[in-house]
Amino acid sequence: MSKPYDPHACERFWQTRWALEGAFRTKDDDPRPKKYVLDMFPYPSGEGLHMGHASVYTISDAIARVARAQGFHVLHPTGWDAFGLPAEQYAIDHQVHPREAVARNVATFKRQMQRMGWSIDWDREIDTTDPAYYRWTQWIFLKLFEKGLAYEAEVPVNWCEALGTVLANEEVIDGKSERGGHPVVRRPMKQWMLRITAYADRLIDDLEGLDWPERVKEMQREWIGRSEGAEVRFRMGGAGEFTVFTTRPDTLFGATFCVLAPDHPLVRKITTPQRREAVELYAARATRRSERERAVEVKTKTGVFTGAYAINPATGAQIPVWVADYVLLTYGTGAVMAVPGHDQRDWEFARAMDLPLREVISGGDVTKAAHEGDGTLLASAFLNGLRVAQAKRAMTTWLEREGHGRARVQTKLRDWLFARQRYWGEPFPLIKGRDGVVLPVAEQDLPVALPDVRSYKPTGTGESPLAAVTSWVDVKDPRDGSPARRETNTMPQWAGSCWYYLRFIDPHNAKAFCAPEKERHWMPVDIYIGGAEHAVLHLLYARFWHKVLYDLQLVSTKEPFQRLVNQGMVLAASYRDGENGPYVKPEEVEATPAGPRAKGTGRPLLSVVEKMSKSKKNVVNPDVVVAEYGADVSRLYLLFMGPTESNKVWDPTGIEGLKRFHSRAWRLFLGDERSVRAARTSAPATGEARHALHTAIQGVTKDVGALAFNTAISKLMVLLHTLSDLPEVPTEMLDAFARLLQPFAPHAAEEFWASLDHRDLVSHAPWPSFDPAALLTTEVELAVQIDGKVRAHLSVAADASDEVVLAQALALPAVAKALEGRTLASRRVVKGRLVVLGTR
Ligand code: ANZ
Repeated sequence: MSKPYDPHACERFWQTRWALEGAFRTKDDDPRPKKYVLDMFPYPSGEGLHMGHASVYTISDAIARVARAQGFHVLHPTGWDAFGLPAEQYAIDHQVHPREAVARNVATFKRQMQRMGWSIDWDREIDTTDPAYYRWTQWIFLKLFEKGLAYEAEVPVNWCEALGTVLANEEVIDGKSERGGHPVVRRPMKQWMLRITAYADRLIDDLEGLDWPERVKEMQREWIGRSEGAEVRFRMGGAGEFTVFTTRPDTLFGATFCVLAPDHPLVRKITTPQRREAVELYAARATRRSERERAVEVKTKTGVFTGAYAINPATGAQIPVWVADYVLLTYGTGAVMAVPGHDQRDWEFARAMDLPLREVISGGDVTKAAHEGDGTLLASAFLNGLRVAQAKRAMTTWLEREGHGRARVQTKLRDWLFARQRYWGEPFPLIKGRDGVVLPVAEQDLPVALPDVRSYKPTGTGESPLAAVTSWVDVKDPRDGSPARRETNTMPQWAGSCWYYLRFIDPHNAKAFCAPEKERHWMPVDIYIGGAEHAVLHLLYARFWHKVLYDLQLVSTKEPFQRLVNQGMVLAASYRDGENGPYVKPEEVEATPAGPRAKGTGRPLLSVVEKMSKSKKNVVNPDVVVAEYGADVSRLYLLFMGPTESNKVWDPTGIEGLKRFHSRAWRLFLGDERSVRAARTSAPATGEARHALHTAIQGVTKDVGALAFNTAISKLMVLLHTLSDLPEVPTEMLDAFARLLQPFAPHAAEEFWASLDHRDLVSHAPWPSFDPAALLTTEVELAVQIDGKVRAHLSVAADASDEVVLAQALALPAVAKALEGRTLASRRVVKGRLVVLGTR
């Protein structure tokens, strides 16, 4: 019976059946080898699923489906990362409570995700804002607290006035908030910090064993920024002394001035009265820029002279002490020895301020630029003639012996500022007594539930809106019942995602965040797929928490994510009216031979491929695409657009090609019997057909192993061509085609599978295997002899029957010609070599 293709009916049918049968529910006890396939769970924004989600989750689904077929016990869960600023901002903008906004957005997301046919175990769905979940986020925080890894400190923080909260260094880009792009200023505040710096070495060293993109590892190393060097003491006559951190102690003889950070405590003390006004003005201005920004800013050098001098311990010379914002208080010692001959920033500063320069390493031209590379030491007394590495060691030894300094390793990583003055986050499980002592909430009293409040807007005073909820804030001191207060800050949005991969393993456990035997079974995550934008933030924070849990023997692996894959971005064409002109919607663009033009005005437009974004008017909404093409074709196209890790360009004509492929397959299996649907045979595939089948199985298997889904799909296209050309299609081939198609277009694959009279699901069918023998060249060349003379050559399938070979030989024009007017008396096939014909 033929079945017309209706993607919606077909896909709904299979989605319902999968759900009813619990087709993707993962049991815990299963003897097969495990594979934990995880993607970065979505933050359920009000915008709904975007193309980036559709792309990454289609990739992870294909990986999970292939793994299941290949005999793995697969865990492929999802959930909602729903606390944090964006949810709260959305709630404020739309005047709904964040809890309601999240519930609404989650419902939309879930509907959209289920519509895509992703093989997720929905029984393991988690929500970071669910008290049953954040109870354990709080519990893990208490572990950090008990270990002394959470502490309160008065530190200069990144304060964002518009967002009414402090932000982590990782959340500040070019002096603006990562979310919303609001200005961020430095200001001292008492804050909860997590001692991630205690793990700096391990966070670097353990990258070694991970199967991650080298680029991401390098970004983490960079962010942690481990430098080996020395501390050097500079005395200032009677006015005290300061210490600098340098990675180049070998250049000490070339230090011609020193620079202190504007907020260095010594600045006030040493500044001479004549210089006071200028120095204070400068320091005030500098605090308005973020640290990272100051650190990377090299173009413009600004600074002021304090009027004070320090003594270079190597040369004994008096060198001026300056203040400049390229020196950061929180790095090293907040003070540097400047060596303009061999450090480019110092070189530029010296040039701008007209300060002296001393060359101490040969090999460069210090009149043009600093010579930062290797060379031989000169003008440096006992170091003369040494190479840089030797000189570093010699100088460090000298510094230690003379009491001028010591060897030191320094990291750029700062402790993690862990508190936010916002409502929509996990409350800290902490109580502050009247005496200021901080007490952990008892484990059995967790979760500390976030109270429902009417006003959740940031107060702007630096206090969280929770501070105003007296019924929640005021508690009794567990020690003596005297009045005490809850901590009113909330955790940052990264907290919930620091351990969510552990909760999927045991999502309903009310006694522990995860049962140890389940953790041992499933960890580590075998493959983790997500965007490159998380290279430092989430991936560093989660690794840190995981290591803390490892040290507490609460998890069994040192690292959470064994393999990491960054999927490329989905880009699209955007059209602009002029170089910097406004963006034009694709519907308003007309394609002409002379290029794109604006409909109506006919003005020529500029087209560029860019990241999808509303402002560029180039957003393609997956909902709209699925409504038009169905989930299968959308999935096929998302995978076909390009290799997993490259950026891809959404081309509205490209998806049409996949639609044709899909319809052709549909017709082959389910089309009208008389015209298009292939006749079937239960006989096994032979000859070329067999070769094509096994070549396809081998090729697709290899490609899916390399996550090259685009080429896997093109191999299926080739196979489909072969199938369509066969007068009779062996069901064996149709069967394999359905199994190979399953990871990419699972709904159609189920339909095809059912048409082959299978009762079970193709989603549960094993991956087809190939016979290496069938991959060998199947064609053999035969000589055709007539009366002892070779008259022609013939190539035939190696396993072709004698009958077929003879028929083909006689059909050759050269043979027909030679036989003209004669009578064939004998015919014989010498397998694989000859066709022997005799005439009378
Ligand atoms: C003298 C020197 C000579 C330096 C030379 C470099 C080259 P990394 O590698 O990033 O750790 N520095 C030290 N503390 C600083 C601070 N608080 N703010 C800004 N810069 C600081 O960089 C270490 C180098 O950065 C140190 O070595 C110091 O400059 C500077 F030919 O000391 B160097």
